[in-house]
Amino acid sequence: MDDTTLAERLTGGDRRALARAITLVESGRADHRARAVALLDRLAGTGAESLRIGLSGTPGVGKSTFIEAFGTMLTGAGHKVAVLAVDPSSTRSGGSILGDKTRMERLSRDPRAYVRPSPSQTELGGVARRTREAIALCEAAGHDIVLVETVGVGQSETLVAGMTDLFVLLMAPGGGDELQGVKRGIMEAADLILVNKADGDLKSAAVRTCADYAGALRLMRRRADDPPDFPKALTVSAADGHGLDTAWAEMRALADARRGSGAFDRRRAAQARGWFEEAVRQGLLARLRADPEVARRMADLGRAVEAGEAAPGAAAAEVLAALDP
Ligand SMILES: Nc1nc2c(ncn2[C@@H]2O[C@H](COP(=O)(O)OP(=O)(O)OP(=O)(O)O)[C@@H](O)[C@H]2O)c(=O)[nH]1
Ligand SMILES: [Mg+2]
Repeated sequence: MDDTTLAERLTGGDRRALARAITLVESGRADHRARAVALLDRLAGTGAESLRIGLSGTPGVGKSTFIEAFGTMLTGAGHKVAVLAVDPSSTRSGGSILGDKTRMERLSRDPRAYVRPSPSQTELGGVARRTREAIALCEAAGHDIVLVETVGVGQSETLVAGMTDLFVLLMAPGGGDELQGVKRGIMEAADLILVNKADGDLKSAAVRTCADYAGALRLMRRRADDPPDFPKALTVSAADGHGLDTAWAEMRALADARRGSGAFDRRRAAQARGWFEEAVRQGLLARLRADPEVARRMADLGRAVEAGEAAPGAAAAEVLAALDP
């Protein structure tokens, strides 16, 4: 299939074309990269007006179960849902990706949904670019809700919050210790905290935990443009579906408020600009490293800077001089 056909099928909503296009942007090969860039450029501005939702939570909190239930609820309401995963930890085994697919079995088979297992990547920067490009492809294919999942281990939350419109943190029922364990930065990035597993024996613990988080959120600085009751905490059960409709209503309310105030577009614009600048940075680095002599000199200068034998600014200037005609 040539890339014109690929683009046509993709915008027509063909899921296999979407999968192929995402494989293309994930590829590290130079010829694939060039094709991916051209494809993304061709597709720019096409497709669905979307809501990008970041979802994070520690292993076992119920992300996959939540996405299965929440995604199915959304497709049932007529949305087209895409699920992407950002997984910077190369430790994740193929087995757990398989586990994910079985836990999202219904959604994976849903014709209105597209679930993409996370590529195994080690470098966070590469993951970020690939995920942003996959988001664009899903939107071009008509998906109006894009869920970006990440396991809550630190850096990856900031990254996901930086490529989405809303950031949702899934938490487990637990005592005060749990609250202590949440990194402040992650709490600050959250628009909505969902305390999952509010069912059966865990229900009362979930309600208490939710009240703790609500209290903690009140002490944090809220974003100036947001309605005064955000960020907020709710209880949900991914297993029995309790609270999923309320969670969705809250997400929509916040997104609508941000659209109304202009904050939604400002955030997207700032993100787009950031990605452009990052692409320029990466492109410059790639050009420098393409010359083996320059690459070697860079490595040497890096060590010299580490050892305190060269000043970072002067060392950088020497490397950049290689770009001069
Ligand atoms: N009681 C209860 N159990 C749940 C709920 N949601 C998930 N679980 C259970 O919690 C376990 C972990 O759920 P997953 O959905 O795999 O969690 P995850 O966050 O995707 O885990 P990782 O992919 O390993 O990061 C499973 O045994 C689920 O059945 C819930 O709402 N209530
Ligand atoms: Mg999972």
